[in-house]
Amino acid sequence: MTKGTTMLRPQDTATRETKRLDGIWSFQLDGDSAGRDAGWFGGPLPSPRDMAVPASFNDLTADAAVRDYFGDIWYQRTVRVPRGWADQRIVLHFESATHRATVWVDDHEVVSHEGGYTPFEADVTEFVSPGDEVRITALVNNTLSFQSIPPGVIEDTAAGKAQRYWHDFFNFAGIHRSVWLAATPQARVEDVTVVTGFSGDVGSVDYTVETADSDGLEVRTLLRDATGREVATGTGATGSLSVADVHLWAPGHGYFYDLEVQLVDDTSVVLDTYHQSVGIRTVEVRGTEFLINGDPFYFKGFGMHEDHSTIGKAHSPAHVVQDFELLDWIGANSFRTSHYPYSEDVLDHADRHGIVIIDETAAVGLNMGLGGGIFGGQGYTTFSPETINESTREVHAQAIRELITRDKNHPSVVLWSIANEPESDTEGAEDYFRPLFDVAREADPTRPVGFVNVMLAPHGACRVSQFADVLMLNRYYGWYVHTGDLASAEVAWTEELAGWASEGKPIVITEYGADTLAGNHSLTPQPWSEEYQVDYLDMNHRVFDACEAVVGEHVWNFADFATTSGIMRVDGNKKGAFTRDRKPKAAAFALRRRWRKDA
Ligand code: GCB
Repeated sequence: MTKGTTMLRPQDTATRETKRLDGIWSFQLDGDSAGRDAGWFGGPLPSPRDMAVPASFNDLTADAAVRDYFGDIWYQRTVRVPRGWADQRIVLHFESATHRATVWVDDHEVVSHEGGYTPFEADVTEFVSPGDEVRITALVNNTLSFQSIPPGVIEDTAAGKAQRYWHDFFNFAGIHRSVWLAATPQARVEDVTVVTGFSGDVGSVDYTVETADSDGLEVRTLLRDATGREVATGTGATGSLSVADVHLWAPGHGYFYDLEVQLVDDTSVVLDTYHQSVGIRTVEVRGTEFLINGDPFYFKGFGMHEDHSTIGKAHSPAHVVQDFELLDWIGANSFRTSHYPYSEDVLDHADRHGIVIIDETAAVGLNMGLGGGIFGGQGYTTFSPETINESTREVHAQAIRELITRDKNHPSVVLWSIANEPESDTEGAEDYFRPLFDVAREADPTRPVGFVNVMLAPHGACRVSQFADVLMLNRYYGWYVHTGDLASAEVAWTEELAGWASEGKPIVITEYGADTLAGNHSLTPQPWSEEYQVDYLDMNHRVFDACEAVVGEHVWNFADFATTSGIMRVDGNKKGAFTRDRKPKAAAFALRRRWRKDA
């Protein structure tokens, strides 16, 4: 029942209406997985507590057993269907549920979805009556296995079963983004894809529209500029609109056209209408250059996380506004959605502010050579029939398709990252990844594709980089290796980078960073001090500036963030330029001096 290929985000238009279902839901953990057989969806949950949506559930109670819980989790609420929605097609839409969910409307199971960071929906028209209340029940599950993306494993310990995983951020879970009821006409626009270009001062918007229940109806498109002036029109499900005196979308300049897609009958009555924002821009890799609108682009910014105290991985407009203000303050022009697809609102915000995005799937931790930080063997073979196998690859392929389906029309997205730091120096890795690059290129022939390479597979050893258009490297010279010895780190890093540069592809340094406890100072270069973080970044910048093929630097991380506990982490990962509550460390000012020529 998994959907995930075509799905438009709910929208209010002249023919469509939405109702957001955020707020307090009933909530119950179900450690024995008894609720499904007992039919908990058939009535009020047996002993519920309150839970906020959107939010990670983990930090909202005072109970350690809740924080570390894994297994079945029930969410429920009732909602009155708007009385004006008679004769409409009514859809129940989840922007995400981490890491999987099955949903009922009253007693009817309507949809199941695997993957914690992409949307899913069900047509519930036949199960609801406008004006009446319905009960919505979601059985969410946050268990990670070798067949989930990201992967994990449940192990027996003296204290019982424990969830283990190989990514360095806390396994926050729950309903992290908005839930919607949405009404559309039966005859409707189902999907819109735009591909943009320009030649001289004439822009082009090639569009493809999918429709449903549309026999005898015609697709019309109208393109308006930011002032609302109509600049081009088209008819038919596919077409190319030409835009005179084009105003391009560009880094730092989030200019939009509005593409209105209409479904009209033979008397020109508009039966459905959908609005797609369009930023006209091009992306191209040429030699070692990364070009946006034909101009060389240098990525300045961060790997980030959706991570805040209290709400965990939930989307919060206030926090997004603050984070983007800080990106602007520091002079960042880009970030990577490390290590999962972020909320669609974040991408909209990036589009509007001209921030460039490397968009990543949730495939993180496919590497048994890594621990909760960077080192530590895990006692498993990464790719094998019992561990990460063909079924995992199917789930991974679907995650790539769903990411691209969701984000294909965002001008801010310029590069797909199909995995972070997987094992990539073995034959198993090469076999696993080769077809996944094809999946990404088939889903989007217009953007470059890459994956993020780990230090354990240095130049010469990596067998997956051959498939990538752009080399993305995470390196911790001066932190995990040559700790405290920046001089040796600089020599080793320069040497390795020269090897990668010989590949003739652009290189983005997608991670470099040093844990730093805000307020910890040192006269001499001591790891964990604010001064060492600044020196560490300076050393890295000397290495990058000396290498022509480097087209970007993303510091790890924008802000401190929550992780599992362990000897490598003190109250989380402290590599932020900002603290978890967004206070600047000395490094933030140093980065601002480098990135903002005007500051
Ligand atoms: C990495 C990972 C990132 C970690 C980081 C670290 O290579 O990609 O998820 O948080 O290192 O700080 O160890």
